[in-house]
Amino acid sequence: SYPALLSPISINQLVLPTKVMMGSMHVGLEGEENGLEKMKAFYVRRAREHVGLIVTGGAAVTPEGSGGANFMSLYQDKDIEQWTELTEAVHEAGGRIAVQLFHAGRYAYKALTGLDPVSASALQSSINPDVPVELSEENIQRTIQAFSDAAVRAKKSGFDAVEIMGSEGYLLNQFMSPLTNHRTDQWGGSFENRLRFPLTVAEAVRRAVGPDYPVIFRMSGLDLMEGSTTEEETIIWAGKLEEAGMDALNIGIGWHESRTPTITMKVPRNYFTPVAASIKKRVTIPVITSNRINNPEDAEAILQEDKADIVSMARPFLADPEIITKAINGRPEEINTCIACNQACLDHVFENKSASCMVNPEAGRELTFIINKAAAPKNILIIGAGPAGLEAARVSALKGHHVTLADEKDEIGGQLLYARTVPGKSEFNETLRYYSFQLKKLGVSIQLGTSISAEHPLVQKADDIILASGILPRQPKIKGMETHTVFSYRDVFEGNAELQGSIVMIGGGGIACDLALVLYKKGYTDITLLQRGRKFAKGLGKTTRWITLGELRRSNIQMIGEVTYKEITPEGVLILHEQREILAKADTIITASGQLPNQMLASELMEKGKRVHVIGGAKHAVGLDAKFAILNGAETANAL
Ligand code: MDE
Ligand code: SF4
Repeated sequence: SYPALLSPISINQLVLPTKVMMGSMHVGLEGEENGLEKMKAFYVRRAREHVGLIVTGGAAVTPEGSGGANFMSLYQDKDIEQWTELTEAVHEAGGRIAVQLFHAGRYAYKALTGLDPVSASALQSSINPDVPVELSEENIQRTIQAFSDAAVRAKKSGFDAVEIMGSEGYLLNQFMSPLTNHRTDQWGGSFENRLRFPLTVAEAVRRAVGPDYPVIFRMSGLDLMEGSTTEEETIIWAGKLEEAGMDALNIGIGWHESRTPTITMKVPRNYFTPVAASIKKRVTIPVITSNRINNPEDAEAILQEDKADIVSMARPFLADPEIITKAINGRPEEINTCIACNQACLDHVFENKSASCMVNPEAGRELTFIINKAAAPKNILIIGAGPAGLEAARVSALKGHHVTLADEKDEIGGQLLYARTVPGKSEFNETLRYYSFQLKKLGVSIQLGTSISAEHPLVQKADDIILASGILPRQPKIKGMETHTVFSYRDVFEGNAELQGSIVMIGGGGIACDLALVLYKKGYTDITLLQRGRKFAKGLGKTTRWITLGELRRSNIQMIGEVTYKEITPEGVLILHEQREILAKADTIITASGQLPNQMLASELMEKGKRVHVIGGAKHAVGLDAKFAILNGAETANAL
């Protein structure tokens, strides 16, 4: 049971029935056709599920501070109309919703807003091609006014609270930090002067909405930027925010341009909660903690240990809108856990696509992806228990079909079984736990250690066959391959390769990079990655690729791109690189050079007169792209 998590708490006059906040996430539905309806459906789905308070994605208070056209805004009176529809829908569903007042400052992209970004000083960020314009005195006043006007519009729209975005390196943070604020007027210089802008914003918002309206301030607990705000300053700042009439402090972690990972899988769970805990000691108002908290047990422990008053989870509500309901009903093993991969959420946002979730393709598709019972139940055979097959089995069973899932291996998971062995990727175990539990509960017959041929009796019985047999590693053709022992990445992950000495890998994509890290951890220190292209780990998403590359560099793993393979010899791999012939010495050679779809069975099954649906890697061999596999499995099964 979760006595602390499931008991109420107040933020000013607002009573939250549970101590769970669904943290702010930009989902990007607002820019789509029928966007408001999609947003309503997205939030209503979650509002029904015992969330204490939902916070929306950032709503821009000025056009130049916006994330772009697909982002929420609150800088015009006409915004009130649509947000009123949204808040009414959430209230009808029994939920509470706050809006985040957002100004990106120098993180706003001119390409997306059409306007020059602004900041405390004209100092460019490392993650933005645009140099911001220094705000004039007049524009500072205008921006403060914009925050308070937006707060009034929020109140008029029926939002239950506002959250002022003052962390993650956005505008308010840019004024606070000596790194980004080089002003010499009253808005810069001393710590007190640097606080003036965010503090004035907080006071102006409080004045505009009156004393009884809940105002949360999201402050940076830790910038993770060398030479930025200090720990002592952060604690003083928290106290000043309380004095300024803020009702709760939500503790943000890390600027977006920080070189320290803050929310990916490789960040240990609950890692940053001590930051909130130290701020909590200084103030009496509720303190909210976030980042990599993905299950109710941990949330309960944080509250019991008095490290925070409210726990914010954001992506976990994409992965499973019912996370808290399942905890309440004593079914935590049924939770579809957010594994912090970012693949379908934050990576989408950076590609200007709306967010969904890798492990839950229904997220963000509440109006378009609806699982209905099939008119007549069928016998469905699914071949292959990788992510595509697992999700196809789950959805087929939900539709009421009789489902058999077969795999020649003794374990479900397919390539997820490899992924979970990569350092820092053990969260994949949660996805396996989820599917294993759900499929049992839904009565799917799981036949492991079962190799299916066209003659198999299960084939005979099936009305529809979903072929999710995955991929085969592609073997490159290089002269002299027979002179050296060459393993595929699969051989290595399966434990079927005897490795020794210096290792050369042919391939530098996501799988090769991950495998190199696995081998490094096992004690192999002489590893070289070779590839024809220039960009290593190309398939990885924007928000995680840089982390993997950093790890490779720190592990002294050599990466040589733009090579031409000349020959494999008993000594190693002879390559041409920058017009020079080089011998990459190898005791062991491993190939990780792409995949081919494993769909040999398809035509044989069709010859037997069966309806065959090829999905996942068997259809489109894209390596460890579980996102495609799961979505494809879900959609294919839902159409049957
Ligand atoms: P790139 O082309 O992959 O790399 C270029 C160089 O930059 C380095 N790099 C980084 N260094 C430090 N920290 C990073 N996060 C980072 N990303 C890349 C690379 O290593 C490379 O260096 P080199 O190898 O050449 O030396 O990347 P890019 O510069 O085009 O873009 C990078 C990103 C903007 C994608 C980026 O930095 C991203 O990875 N940041 C991740 C931040 C993060 O994970 N934050 C955690 C919380 S996320 C959150 O709270 C909400 C996010 C959604 C908001 S929407 C707000 C409203 O709701 C999105 C708006 C954010 C604007 C920045
Ligand atoms: Fe979590 Fe990955 Fe889903 Fe994003 S895509 S919500 S990080 S599991």
